[in-house]
Amino acid sequence: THKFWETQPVGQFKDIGDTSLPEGPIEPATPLSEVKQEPYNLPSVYEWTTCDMASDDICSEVYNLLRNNYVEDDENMFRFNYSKEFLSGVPARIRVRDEVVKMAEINFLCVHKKLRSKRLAPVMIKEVTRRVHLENIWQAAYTAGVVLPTPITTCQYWHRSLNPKKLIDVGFSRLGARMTMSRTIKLYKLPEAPVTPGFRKMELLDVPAVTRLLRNYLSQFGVATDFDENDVEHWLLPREDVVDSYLVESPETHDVTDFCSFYTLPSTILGNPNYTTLKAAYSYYNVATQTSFLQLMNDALIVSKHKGFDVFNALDVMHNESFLKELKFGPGDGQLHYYLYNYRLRSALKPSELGLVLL
Ligand code: YNC
Ligand code: MG
Repeated sequence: THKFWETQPVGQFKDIGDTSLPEGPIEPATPLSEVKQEPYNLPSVYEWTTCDMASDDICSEVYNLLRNNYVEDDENMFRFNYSKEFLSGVPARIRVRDEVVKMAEINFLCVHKKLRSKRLAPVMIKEVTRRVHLENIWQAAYTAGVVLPTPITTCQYWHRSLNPKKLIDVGFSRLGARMTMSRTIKLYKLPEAPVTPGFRKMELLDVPAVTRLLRNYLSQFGVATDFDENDVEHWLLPREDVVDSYLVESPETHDVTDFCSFYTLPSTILGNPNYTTLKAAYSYYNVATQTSFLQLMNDALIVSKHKGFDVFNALDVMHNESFLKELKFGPGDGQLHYYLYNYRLRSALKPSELGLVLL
């Protein structure tokens, strides 16, 4: 049972399959004057702080909390180490079927390891909800590795080795049956440079063309990000050690025909004498119209290998299934569940019906 989540406006397990319930907001918005004006109570000795992420000292404190206490894999071998650039929030627009809904994307929920299982998380969730409501936002999107009421879809991570020797040395992957290290290295070897003519890094002047390409591609998914040009500039314009974006500019027409992107999310390797950091690239948004999707993503692998990443990860969202196996990705063990707060879907989606990647 979920003593907290049962009290929240989210799809409940008992309602799964009940098609009489309407799709859309579960609770209506209320006048802002009716939103609770004071913060929720915390156990004594604790107090709320609003973190000014423009302050280097505060940003470092948040960064260190997460570096030491945020998400680990099931075997506690790796822990996410998000860089400081990721630690800010902006509202998002997410389209659900034909409705574009303003939402908060909730991320980085973290309780210090020494304070776990004391029901602090529900207080934090209620307080962030109150603060989001005061911004006149009534819906949210979030992902988690745990099952809560009720996923809109459940996705799987796939991993493509770029530096197989290191991945095996640190226990991220294992040598396959009847494989030697040198055969494994050969198996994952990639060409020196991208092969698609006109493949280049995205630049500021590409924002309008990339926005058109993405909007057109994302329109086919049941739930997807609704990107405008400002969003594309914020989320996709290349930023060193944060996000990389490439596109194909047709050598003849100079049209932008294809696009691929990935974000940088290293993990700390826990308790390994030889290595401290696993450099991982995560597939973000990709669109192929003229280039084959396979070749486009192979070029993404080539540039990520060149940038020194050890592994390229991708979820089975959008059309990603069509390249995963062929480009030698292997399925991971963890699942990622997607959720909406205060928005009911009539039925769950397939991962391939989702056009949304949260950092
Ligand atoms: C989780 N990840 O089920 P019930 S993902 C949501 N997301 O409630 P306690 C979670 N709820 O089942 P702990 C959750 N994990 O009794 C647990 N819960 O109803 C629920 N880990 O609270 C859980 N970060 O304080 C249970 O548990 C209740 O001390 C138990 O704290 C949990 O960022 C946590 O994985 C996750 O730091 C903070 O374990 C802690 O264990 C931790 O006794 C490592 O809590 C880091 C980690 C989570 C990453 C993420 C998305 C979070 C979404 C939160 C929901 C947002 C709702 C929308 C708000 C805006 C609305 C508007 C409008
Ligand atoms: Mg707790």
